[in-house]
Amino acid sequence: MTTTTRTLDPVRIRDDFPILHRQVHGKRLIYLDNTASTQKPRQVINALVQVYEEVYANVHRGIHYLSEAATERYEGARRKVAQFINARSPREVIFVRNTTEGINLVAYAWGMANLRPGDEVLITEMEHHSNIVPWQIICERTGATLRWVPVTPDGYLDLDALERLLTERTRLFAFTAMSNVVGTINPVQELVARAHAVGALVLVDGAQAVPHLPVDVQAWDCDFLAFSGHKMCGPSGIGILYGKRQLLEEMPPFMGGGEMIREVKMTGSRWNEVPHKFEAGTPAIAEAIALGAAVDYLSQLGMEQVAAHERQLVRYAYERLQDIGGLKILGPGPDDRGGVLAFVMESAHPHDIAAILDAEGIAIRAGHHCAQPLHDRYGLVASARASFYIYNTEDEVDALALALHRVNQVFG
Ligand code: 7TS
Repeated sequence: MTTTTRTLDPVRIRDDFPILHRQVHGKRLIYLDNTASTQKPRQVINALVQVYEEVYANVHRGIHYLSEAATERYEGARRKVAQFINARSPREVIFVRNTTEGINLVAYAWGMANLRPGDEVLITEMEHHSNIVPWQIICERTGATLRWVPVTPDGYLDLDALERLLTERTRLFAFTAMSNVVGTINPVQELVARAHAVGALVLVDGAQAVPHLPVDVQAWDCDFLAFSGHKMCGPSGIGILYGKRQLLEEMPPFMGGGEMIREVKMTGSRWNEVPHKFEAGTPAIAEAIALGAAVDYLSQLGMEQVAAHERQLVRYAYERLQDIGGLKILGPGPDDRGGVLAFVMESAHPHDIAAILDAEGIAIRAGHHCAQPLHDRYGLVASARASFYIYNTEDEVDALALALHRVNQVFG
């Protein structure tokens, strides 16, 4: 990763995103729902079109030219992703549908084979449902116990409690590198080291970290990392599970079918080598290749620059939102968080806030953001959430602040 003093030019970047030039309800679109999904640059859209127009065929099957060309592009995308997260080898990169599928793969393939009564799986109160529910299901099936690291009132993991919760019974610690609600950036490297010290494996939910921060799986030393293409300028329907090679080789398959086998006999089957053992059936070929284009796009911008741009926007948004009466931002101050701001207002319900903003062309999300336990922790049913990406500007933050003042006028 190059670390230059280059800063992002969001105005120029916006030219690459056709959808940002459309209007909504007769107003210019201000897209602040990037935590849910990001928009796509022309480079990624073109990659999808180009695959279907020029190199489309099924992969890993044909002797024919097109199948070989598609396979080369598909495996090329895997190499790009491996490099992007600094995996030791592309073999450690499995194409899945999204973060959710990546976590379920580990829960079912590793969890069902390794967890038994007396074992513990540790997660945190700030997890997205996709890093909660699979563990609830697998713990129920295996008799293992699910434990939770509490979140402090200001949105940090309670590291003192972690000390008590990580024991020799902990088989896996699964946590998010960055909260999709309070935006907290967790100290991944330290958490991994502490889990490894008691012999636990670590799964990092990278759904929010990988699109927004430089990520190095070797520096983190995590055992698994799951993330989604659609949150990092890539298409929907494609995501990644990274796993350390030895672990992946020891794990049984998740799904059975074509592609994941070496040999099938009526008496039984033998598995393909990793990563193919975990890629049953025809994969999302064009989407994987276009994810490679998204990785190229972000790499060209530089992930240090992406993170710096969002930090700047979040600081600015903090300032601008400060003087809106009755508005409370959830979570840590601007220095310890990514570009996501969840908030509540005394004057209006989050859904009403989102509706008023929508009428102004401003897209934010309202609800529990698939993090109900975290909202329960704060005694909330819902919050409103604005989240930023590479193409957002201070100008748009100004428009957000103005619209929130209007919410107070309407409901206040
Ligand atoms: N983990 C985190 C931290 C997330 O933010 C999300 C999606 C997921 C997992 C699941 O990702 P998926 O691609 O498998 O669906 N977060 C959100 C959100 O905050 N609003 O919509 C989706």
